[in-house]
Amino acid sequence: MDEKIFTDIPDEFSAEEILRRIETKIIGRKVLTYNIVNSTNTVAFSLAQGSEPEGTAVFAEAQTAGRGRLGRVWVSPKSTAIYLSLVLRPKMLAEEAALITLLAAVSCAETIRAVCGLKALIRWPNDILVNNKKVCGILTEIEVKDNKLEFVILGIGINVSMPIKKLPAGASSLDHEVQSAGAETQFSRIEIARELLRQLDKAYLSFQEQGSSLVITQWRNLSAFSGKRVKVFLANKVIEGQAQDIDEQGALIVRLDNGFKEHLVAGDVVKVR
Ligand code: BT5
Repeated sequence: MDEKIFTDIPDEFSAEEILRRIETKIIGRKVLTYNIVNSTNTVAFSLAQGSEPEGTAVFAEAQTAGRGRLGRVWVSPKSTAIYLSLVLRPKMLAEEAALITLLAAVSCAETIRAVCGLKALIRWPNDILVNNKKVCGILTEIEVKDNKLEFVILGIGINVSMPIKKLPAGASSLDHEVQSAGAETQFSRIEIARELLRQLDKAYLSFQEQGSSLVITQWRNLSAFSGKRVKVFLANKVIEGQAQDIDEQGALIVRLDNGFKEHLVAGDVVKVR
């Protein structure tokens, strides 16, 4: 009897369901769904080290070792979020891989806006915020051989119905954000996943055909930082200034108080009040 509780998750991921009525060209050409994995990025990475073609999407209901950048943990409880990793084989230099994070950030923010009607913004480089709380994170990992970019694994986590008591401070879920505004809505993970694959496909095709200019323009319009004062924690120093823009490789341009400009390719940005 209790079995039903475990098998009857209303919008459990199944490849058929995710692929229903989406006509993407590259992203999600093949969809694999798992119940529990250590990390969808690890699964996708192993597949890509074989001969997995570009576009394969790996979804899981839960992760036992979900990860963020720099060895940080990504909280990944069961059936309350999207955990997705994509195998990509873009023709670009390894130094340009940050553009894939930007592209994904734009696609995630557009997906949340389209499906949930929430005003999602991007916090450089890889966070999506709703009401200033993190609802989505992106982890881009690459494999380089003989100085050549072999593949990119694009990992995306979106908190859909996760109770916020499971989340670290400053994080939230999409359901929580609409419910705290008084609505009773519960979003469908499948619907969000489908729209996300569509958005990523559109963005990736445009990027391959026309380069990064469109994604950079879209990114600028969705940035939580443009024109704001920021404090940046780098490995060996802390700098302050005004976030101005991103450059054509996806680096954040901060104008320091002494007039110099820094192009940041790594580091954490914290908004100053
Ligand atoms: C990220 O790292 O934001 C990248 C997260 C990528 C997760 C996806 S899920 C599918 C795929 N498989 C994986 O194993 N990973 C990818 P970072 O910028 O380093 O942020 C990590 C920080 O976010 C943590 O230190 C916490 O403070 C916070 N955090 C942890 N879990 C969270 C969650 N579920 N929602 C919001 N914030 C979270």
